[in-house]
Amino acid sequence: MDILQNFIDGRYQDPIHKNYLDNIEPATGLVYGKTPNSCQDDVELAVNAAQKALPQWQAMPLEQRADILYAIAQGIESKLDELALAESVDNGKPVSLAKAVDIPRAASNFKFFAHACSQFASESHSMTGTATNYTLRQAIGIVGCISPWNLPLYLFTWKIAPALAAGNCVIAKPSEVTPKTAALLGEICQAAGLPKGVLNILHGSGASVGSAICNHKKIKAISFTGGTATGAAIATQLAPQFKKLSLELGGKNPALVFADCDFDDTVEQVFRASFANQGQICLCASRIYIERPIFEKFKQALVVKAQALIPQDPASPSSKMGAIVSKVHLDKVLSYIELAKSEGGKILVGGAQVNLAGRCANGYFLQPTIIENLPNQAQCNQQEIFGPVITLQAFDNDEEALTLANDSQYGLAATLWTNNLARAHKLSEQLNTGIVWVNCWLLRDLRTPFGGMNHSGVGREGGFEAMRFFTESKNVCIKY
Ligand code: TXE
Repeated sequence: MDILQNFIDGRYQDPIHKNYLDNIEPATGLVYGKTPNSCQDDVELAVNAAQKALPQWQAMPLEQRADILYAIAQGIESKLDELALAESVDNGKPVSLAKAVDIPRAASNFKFFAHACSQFASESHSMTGTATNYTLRQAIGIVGCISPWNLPLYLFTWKIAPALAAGNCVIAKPSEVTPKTAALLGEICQAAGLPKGVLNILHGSGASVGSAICNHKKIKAISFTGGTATGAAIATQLAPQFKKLSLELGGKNPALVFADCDFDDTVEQVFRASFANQGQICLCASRIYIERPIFEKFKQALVVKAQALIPQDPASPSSKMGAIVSKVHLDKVLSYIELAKSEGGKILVGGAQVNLAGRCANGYFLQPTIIENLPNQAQCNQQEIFGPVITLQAFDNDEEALTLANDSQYGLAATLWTNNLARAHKLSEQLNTGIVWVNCWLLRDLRTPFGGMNHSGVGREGGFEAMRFFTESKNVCIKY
């Protein structure tokens, strides 16, 4: 039985009250470990450690800080196989996907922000002959980073790296559903020479330790990625505390496929955007709008690919689709498929749980599912399902496509598939999302602002947006 510990003050420690949660492997449905269910007392321990570490960390020369972050990146890369397997076991994603995407990106996150240490600058404003102003961008102090289960180490490090690069000490909490790689990050940071207390990793449920992190008066900023409902609860909790808050929430992302697209390439990419990571990425496409002249042909091409995508044991090197992250989430996604049927949807392919043989007989596997014939206002077109489920609708012109795409409470990421340059620029301006990909998906430059609007969140991560979030700006005006 794999019993995890918190990582506080540079060492692994049991939760003070010895409370634990079961850690279940989605591929088998079996408990394979125990995760600390930490609470306020554990947060207190972590904050004290961070408080002690803060002066030395903030005073450290930038080059030295950067060297440590680069060393963490190298530590992650050196443990690629171990981390990828751990991620796959915890999340249910194919180990090949963790190896190709999740773990390399975790290393890239640290490399990118190690470099940002020395690139992040601030402005000055001259009032010629009278005064000069200069802006200081100083570390906030102790910050909280709370991350979800879909891209565990990828999103955990996407918050921790800039927070550290900006000179903060961090209290970080991974999802209790996928704690393993976060636990392994502790020893990697220790080996890289990160001073003790600079990064503290706490495990447990949102209601206990998550809430305690948000409430602690010495934790001055919270960076959160997770569900919209949880984001709203955290925002309500934090409002009277006047803490900085970054919310990366859910999405219900439209794909607009025009008749002039590169057909075969677009089928491949829209299919990947729909079902990668079992559809459990906030950036996944879930509402596919197809221009009517190619609707039937494009629909059939997607259906054929979905029929060929068979969920397999994620530990198998050939697995292209793994398990859904938990029984609770599997039931949530299945409930939406039932809802779609009651709303008049037609299941073109999939729609059912898959029972594999052998060790995965009790795992959480679901067929990739494609639904048509649902109106845009159907709940399955308005609510985030966050699984391998997409809906198809036809449109006749650009205005109709835009109206359908923008008819959503979310606003995270749209994809646009066309070779018409004017259309691409015009619709990109008009789409109500924080991200627009044209003839591509998940092509990422870490310098770019990352995030969404409306129910998809508040604020942006990435590049200097992240460095600014994790610092306080101060204007100094000197009269002469
Ligand atoms: O996320 P939660 P869950 C969506 C997806 C999913 C839904 C819920 O639709 O079905 O969110 O997923 C911590 N104070 N996304 O339950 O609850 C929690 O412990 C402080 C989209 O996994 O939002 C975990 O570490 N922390 C998302 C983290 O918040 C709290 C990716 C996320 O948990 C807390 C994942 C509280 N009150 C799910 N309650 C994306 N945008 O990528 C929970 N937490």
